[in-house]
Amino acid sequence: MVVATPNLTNYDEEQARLMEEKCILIDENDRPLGFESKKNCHLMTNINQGLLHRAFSVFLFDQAGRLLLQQRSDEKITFPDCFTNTCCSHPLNLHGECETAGLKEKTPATSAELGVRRAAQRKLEHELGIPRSELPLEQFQYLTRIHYLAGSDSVWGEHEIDYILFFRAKGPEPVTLHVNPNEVKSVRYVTPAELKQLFADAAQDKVLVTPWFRLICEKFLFQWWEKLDNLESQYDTETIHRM
Ligand code: DMA
Ligand code: MN
Repeated sequence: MVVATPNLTNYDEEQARLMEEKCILIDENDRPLGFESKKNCHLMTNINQGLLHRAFSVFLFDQAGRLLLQQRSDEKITFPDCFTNTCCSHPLNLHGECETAGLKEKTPATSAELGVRRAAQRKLEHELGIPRSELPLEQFQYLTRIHYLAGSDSVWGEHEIDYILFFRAKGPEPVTLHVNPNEVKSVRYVTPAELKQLFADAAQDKVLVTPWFRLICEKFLFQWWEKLDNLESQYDTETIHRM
């Protein structure tokens, strides 16, 4: 199914190297089918033939309930310069069974969750420099999954089932941040009103936002945000929302 791919010499060297990562291919019910390179998973030629992979999106909140946004670096091959939620990426086949937990089991929605939490911890450290010690796996709250497809340009795009994870920082100090400039251009904490203003700015083409962040905000984020202290009531771990 996977077709010949363009070369990556015109892109940032580090981001091109990361395209060799092995993502988890899945069917429409999130059942694992095998592995495929990040590069092949994100080429529209393959996506248009149905190639689908597993992903996660973290929404990290400070003690005051503000959401940490990131602006993607200009080096990113997909969706450069866009504002988005705290951190997104993919569970990979790179740490033995670590991020592929549940791959052989019959209930991927519950068992794959562990692999996704581990991947979230790994990427929050890689992109934002948050030490793993500040990111206990059990502190991530798994809300639901969304299935979406979106183009970045004529060549690259996303087609994922995306696990939505919330993380609420505890204790008096904000999480430690050491931003990786190859991944992230800027970060800021926002209130709901400030995020609504960001979308108003995006509507006037003053800033860019990622399509998955827009979808999640339009359908879910603000109602979840109101219930940050009682998020368990919002869990819907069985459903895959088609968006
Ligand atoms: C991919 O994010 C995952 C989602 C939910 C869009 P990404 O492009 O930031 O992945 P990575 O950081 O691995 O390049
Ligand atoms: Mn992806």
